Amino acid sequence: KAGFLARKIHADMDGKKTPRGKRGWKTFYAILKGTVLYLQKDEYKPEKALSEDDLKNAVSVHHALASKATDYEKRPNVLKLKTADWRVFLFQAQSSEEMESWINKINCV
Ligand code: I3P
Repeated sequence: KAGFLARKIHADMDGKKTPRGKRGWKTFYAILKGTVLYLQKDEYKPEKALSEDDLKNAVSVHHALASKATDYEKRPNVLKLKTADWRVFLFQAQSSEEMESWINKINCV
C-alpha cells in the first residue's frame, strides 16, 4: 500500500514526549512494504535508491498498533500509530477510506 500521509511525531522511544521544534506536521509519500512503513519526501520512483533521510524516517510496524486518533480533533482522517518501541505517530490520510485502509493494512502486518 502507498499514498500520501502527513506525519506528526507525538512521542519518541520509550513513550517520551517529542520535544518542541520536532512536533510539526510533514507530508510524505508512504509505502508499506513487509513490516516497514517507508516515508519518502517525494513520490516513489522505482529507479531511485532510498536516501539516508528516507531510511531514518522508516518505521517498523512489527508489533505496532494503529487506530483512529479519536482524541485528536484538529485535523480529520488522523490515525494513531503506537510502535513496539513505544513511539507514537499521528498520520493524516487524504480521506476516511484511506485512513481505514492504512489502519487495516498496518494491523494485518
Ligand atoms: C509544533 C507544531 C505542531 C503542533 C505542536 C507544536 O511546533 O506547531 O503543528 O501540533 O503542538 O509543538 P514545532 O513545529 O515547533 O514542533 P498541532 O498541529 O497538533 O497543534 P503540540 O506541542 O501541542 O503537539
